[in-house]
Amino acid sequence: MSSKPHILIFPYPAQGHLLPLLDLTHHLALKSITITIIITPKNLPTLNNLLSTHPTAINTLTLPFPSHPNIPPGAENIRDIGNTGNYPFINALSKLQNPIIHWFNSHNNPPVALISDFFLGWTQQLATQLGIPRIGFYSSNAFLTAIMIRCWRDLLPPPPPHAVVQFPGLPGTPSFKREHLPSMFLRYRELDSESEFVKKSYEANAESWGCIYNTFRELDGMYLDHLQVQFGHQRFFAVGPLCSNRVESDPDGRSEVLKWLDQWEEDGSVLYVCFGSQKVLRKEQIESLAFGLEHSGTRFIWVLKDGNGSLPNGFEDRVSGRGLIVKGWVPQVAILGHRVVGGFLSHCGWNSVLEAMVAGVAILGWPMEADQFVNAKLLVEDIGVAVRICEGADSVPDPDELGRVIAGLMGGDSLQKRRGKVMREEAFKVVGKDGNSSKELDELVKALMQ
Ligand code: BUP
Repeated sequence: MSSKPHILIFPYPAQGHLLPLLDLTHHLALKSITITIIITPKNLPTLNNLLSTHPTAINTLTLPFPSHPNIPPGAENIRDIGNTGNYPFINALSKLQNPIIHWFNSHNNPPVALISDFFLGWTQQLATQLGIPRIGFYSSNAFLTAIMIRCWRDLLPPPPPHAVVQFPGLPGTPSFKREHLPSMFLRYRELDSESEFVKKSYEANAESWGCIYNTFRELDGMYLDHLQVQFGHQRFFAVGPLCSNRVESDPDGRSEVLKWLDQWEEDGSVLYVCFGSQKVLRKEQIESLAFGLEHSGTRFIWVLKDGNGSLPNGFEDRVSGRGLIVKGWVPQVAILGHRVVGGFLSHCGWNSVLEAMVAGVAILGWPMEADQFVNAKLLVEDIGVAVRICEGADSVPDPDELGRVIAGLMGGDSLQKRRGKVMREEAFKVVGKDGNSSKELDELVKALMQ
């Protein structure tokens, strides 16, 4: 690597992967590193603030490339692919290998390293061809990696429905219902070329020069140590929570949601309800949630995605004055960080979880798919900042029970709220001066500068 490093960054274009890697890009740009980000046109607006904050340090390599005038079908934006999961997307993105090599060879100051998402393990081969080191970026935790590696290695074909799978040899010998294993693994089909490619791509992560994790030692340390023992040849950098200085898009005037929060006096009195960028709820799930929120008597913001079923008749009138229903994208980090927000009803996406910790907010967890069951286990059983209110993408929580749990968590001084405050302090400490994550970020920068 060189003393004036130019780094190529290749995100996986789903919000939960893209946003934390952009957070890392911001950190690296602040440390005088020049960066090119590979991006699709539909995701380009997400970079607006970052690009205006770093007009010279960050460039984009926007698809389609001049040498490759068509975006491979399926490679534009994860939200366009419906419910097909990530397999077609990972396969489609791999078609970009040759155009990237072409771009690299014609660049007058080509990148000295590639940082790419862990869903893009195939880029290890790309980096080898370019003759530069690759560092995998994990928008997730080390616990998930430890589970995923064992799933691919020991559990194929995936076990039958309802089996309980144990992971001996992992810290704490965790076990999961088969349905709660990571979806990326569960989607695997034998003798299917797309599946084989994804499996090989994931496994290629083990060959990368290093791994960057959006996690921190105090939260996930025993699993990081476990991986380090297994993959001693790789460098591990735990640099999270990266959201702690996100350049979020909420232009000067505060958004309507933040203004709505400003009106309340009582700290920690509002519940924020959001299930991430991809999950669309069914009618029965909407009804149960609406009932629970109404009967909890608590103040709330509920973010509903396009395509969600409609709300029960009269619900908005009945909760008017204490409940805000928002459709579309909201500045989540700023919302969670608002002093009046005290609870987060969440699908346990890893970014949401970290953002809740930074804000010191207790979590009501409803893991649905992907890595969310793994995250929830860490939060509920190891860290104690969350309670589970439901599990599974198709499940419907009991509405009465939901109302009681919400009221209990928001009304009192719960254990989860107290743990939330403790984790907030930890999260601030690690990214502060001399904190573990700051030190590991500095080590990463040093390695990139060499
Ligand atoms: Br929705 C929403 N505003 O309105 P996760 C999400 N976010 O800022 P997911 C907003 O998207 P994947 C909104 O702060 C977090 O950083 C949120 O990531 C932000 O879940 C991110 O929590 C969502 O990991 O991940 O969406 O399930 O997109 O990868 O499926």
